[in-house]
Amino acid sequence: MGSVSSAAGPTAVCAEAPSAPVMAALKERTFIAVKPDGVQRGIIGEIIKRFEQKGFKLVGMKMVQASEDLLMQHYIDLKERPFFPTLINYMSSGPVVAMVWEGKGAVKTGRVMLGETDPAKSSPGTIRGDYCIDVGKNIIHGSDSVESANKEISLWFKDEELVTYTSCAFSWLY
Ligand code: DAT
Ligand code: MG
Repeated sequence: MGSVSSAAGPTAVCAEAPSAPVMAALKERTFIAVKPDGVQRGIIGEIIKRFEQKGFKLVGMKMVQASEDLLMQHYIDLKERPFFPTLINYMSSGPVVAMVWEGKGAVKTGRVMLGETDPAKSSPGTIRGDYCIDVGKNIIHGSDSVESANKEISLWFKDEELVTYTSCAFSWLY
């Protein structure tokens, strides 16, 4: 009794609203997809949990049976690589969970959370380090730059599939 607390966030210690460039940096978006093996092996929830608990904000999510055409566009930079046909076949072998996560450094931090492309080279504690073994079954995709994130997000999502909202955690994160 007598003490006052607020659920709205630490406004008393963070009185000034962030400037427009600072706000823009806090809205960086990355495209994350749980690949067909991650879906089949029941790792969707664990992946979502890690991004949620890190503090990133989920702004879009859907389950998709991706067409070969979509996957070929998504992996267009790899089309000359010998594993390209196998990669397209693997990625179209079942549904994927496509997501857009938002927050400061979402692209770079997202990549750190994924681990290396080859799970064998991924540190324990990373998603690929903890949940998979083979480069051809590495359970998750994450954009490698802000530019490719923007391309991938517009490839996989329509504008109206992405939502705008303020997370109640915002002022406890930044
Ligand atoms: P990442 O998914 O880490 O961004 P990437 O863009 O170089 O890696 O390759 C896309 C996917 O292609 C990768 O997640 C798994 C597959 N891949 C990459 N290199 C491979 C290889 N040497 N053999 C088989 N599959 C490979
Ligand atoms: Mg890549």
